[in-house]
Amino acid sequence: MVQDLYERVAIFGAGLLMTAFFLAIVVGAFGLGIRVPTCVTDIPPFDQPAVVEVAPGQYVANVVAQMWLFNPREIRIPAGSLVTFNLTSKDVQHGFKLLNTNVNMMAVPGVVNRAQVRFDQPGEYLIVCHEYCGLGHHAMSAKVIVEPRAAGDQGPSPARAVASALACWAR
Ligand SMILES: [Cu+2]
Repeated sequence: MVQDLYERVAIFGAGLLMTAFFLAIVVGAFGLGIRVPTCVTDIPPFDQPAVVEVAPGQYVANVVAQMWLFNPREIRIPAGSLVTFNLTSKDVQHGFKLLNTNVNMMAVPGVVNRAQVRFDQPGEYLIVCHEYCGLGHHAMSAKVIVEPRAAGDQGPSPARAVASALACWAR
């Protein structure tokens, strides 16, 4: 088989270029420690979704929605608490409707949505997915359990709660 000189030059050049690109990837990954962007749910705080008390009577709930559950499934707080929900999704788009409050958000992969609620009345507040997300969508729920305070425990004062809420939003 006879190859034209220009054809051989082109093949050699293409091989050289591919080798250079491959070496650039290897040097970037192992030599310079460059990492490609990852999923929001693979990094803190969403790698371990939880409810954290950040100040007296003030909580942050980092919630991850995925097929077909919310993590954490149960959020337990005392009455009078101010809760900031940070919400994202691990897979597809989900809904996050917190019944008997005005919280109505979407859980979107790669995005963090935030809402804040003060729970004054003890009881159970159901969280439902209201965006169709597949076979188990109808069973996708979680709940906020607001426990009554002990007699004489007034909880955080409203003025202090507002101040800490403003500080939280400013962050
Ligand atoms: Cu759903």
